Amino acid sequence: MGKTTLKNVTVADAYLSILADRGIDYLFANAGTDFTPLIEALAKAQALGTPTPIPITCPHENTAQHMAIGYYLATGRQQLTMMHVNVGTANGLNGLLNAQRGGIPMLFTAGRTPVNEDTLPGHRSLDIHWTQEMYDQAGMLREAVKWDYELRNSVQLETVVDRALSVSMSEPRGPVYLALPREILAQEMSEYTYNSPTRVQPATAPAPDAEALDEIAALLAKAERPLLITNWGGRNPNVMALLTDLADRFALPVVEFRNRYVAMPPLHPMHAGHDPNPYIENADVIMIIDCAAPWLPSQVRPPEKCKVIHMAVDPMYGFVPIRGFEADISVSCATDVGLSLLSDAMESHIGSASTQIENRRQVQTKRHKEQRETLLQKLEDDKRKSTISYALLSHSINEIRDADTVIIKESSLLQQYIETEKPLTMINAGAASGLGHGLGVALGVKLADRDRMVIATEGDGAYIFNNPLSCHYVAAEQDLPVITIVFNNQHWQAVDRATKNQYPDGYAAQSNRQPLTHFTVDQHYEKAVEVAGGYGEQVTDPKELMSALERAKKITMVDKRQALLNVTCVGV
Ligand SMILES: Cc1ncc(C[n+]2csc(CCOP(=O)(O)OP(=O)(O)O)c2C)c(N)n1
Repeated sequence: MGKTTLKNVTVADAYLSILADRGIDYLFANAGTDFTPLIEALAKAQALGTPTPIPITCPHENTAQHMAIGYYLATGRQQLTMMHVNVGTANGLNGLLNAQRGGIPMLFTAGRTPVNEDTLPGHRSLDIHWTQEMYDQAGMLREAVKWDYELRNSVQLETVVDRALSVSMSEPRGPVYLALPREILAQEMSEYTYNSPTRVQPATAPAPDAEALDEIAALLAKAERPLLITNWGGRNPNVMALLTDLADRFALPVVEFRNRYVAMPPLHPMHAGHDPNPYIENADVIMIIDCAAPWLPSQVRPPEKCKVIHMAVDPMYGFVPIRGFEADISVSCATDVGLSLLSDAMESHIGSASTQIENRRQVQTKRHKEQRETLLQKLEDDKRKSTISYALLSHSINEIRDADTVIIKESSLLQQYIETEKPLTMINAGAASGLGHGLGVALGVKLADRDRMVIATEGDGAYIFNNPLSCHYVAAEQDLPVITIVFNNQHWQAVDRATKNQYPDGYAAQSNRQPLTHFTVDQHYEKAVEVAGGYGEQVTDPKELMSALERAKKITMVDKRQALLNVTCVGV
């Protein structure tokens, strides 16, 4: 096994060197006075040309967290974030929750205020080093990480880094937290040796139990009205091909319910749309893949005799305290591994089920055709309106994309109009529904592949949650020209609608402008991008929409300048 030896280094130097060796490409950071040994180490590495994760200055922690998420989704490589002690950790929590609920690995770190008042290099030097100290800094986020630790000394450095990185990348993947005290980072070592490459690899993806899988295969093969439901199946880049093949060969309708990724191209006849209710009412076998909430029990329940199957790396969804969905069979496995083996297992059941399979195919193909016709009819109706509808805006975005374009969804974009055909080209990484994710994720995806067109679609409310000036700054500084499209409906429609649903005859439903859900000032978001040298344009007229989108495409992809369209639109 290889070893790397460093001479006359600080713990900070060695820490960065190990991280680079372990394949961490970037450090997305928002610095404070706890960072001093790391800043010194980065400057030293730059001067000497030694490898470290590349530092990216993020003016807000939310940008840092979501760039790490976007970069991981585009590459499969976990990244490093660092925040300023307790306060920076607090600002990063929204992104941390999105990462944890979304199964995104990352090494989330923060400094720890110095504890020595006047001794040891790195000791306290400012009043805040007393006022920022906490009894348990990780306490505020322990529920959102798989592992947390505070670096205690230089000797354990390699063990700590490898433990953090291997725990986060083992299934179920998720973020880990490491606090780094300033005095320890500043400690000097005449020599430091670590293993290269690491001897601590993450666990391999788990495979399903063969007996359970055969039982599932038999149930699905002979079912008359089977249904597959997924939410984040499409997060795994291998799933789309495997799920499409399975659904196609065995005529299994797939509903993507409240999905954050696309697991199956929507134009495929076995794609059953996004509403599971009409299917669930009559289903005899339902398989739920990567989905914590497959339907709303207050709206629909499967028939008593329907068999309910769950497939996920943790089909108990341990992060959810209460969850009562039926579970006749649950298999734990990485979804791509499970789907591939299920496909094999189903082969032996095809013979006895060929009639059911053909019937299913006919019924679902007809339903799919009808669903698509309804969507197109809605679009045609909307084209005649004088305002821009969500359907028209979504369809128009589809018109400027190519198969590799990545569309980030933090808006009312109607994904039915986006003809997705490749994995991870439609992303909604707000798994905890923590608004403020879209722009950072878009930047992370663009950083991973600068040739791709990346379109961030944002509700006007969501856009503000992103700390847009921070994101537009990073886009400019790092040359990451993305297109931002603000779906500007001047209110928080989701909150407005939820109130009306709960109180259909209430005062809020009668009022023209529910309290706390409307923006009454006409905000010119197109000006915000100009602060960082970007191009901004307001669009109100449907006739101007396509030319504005084409312009934004040219400005980002040819002129390499970020662009923002502030599109006034009206909800469905
Ligand atoms: C960090 C955070 N704060 C608050 C919310 C609650 N919330 C859910 S939807 C929403 C409004 C979103 O408004 P907008 O992006 O304009 O989209 P619209 O609902 O109008 O389509 C809010 C505030 C949240 N999800 N996340």
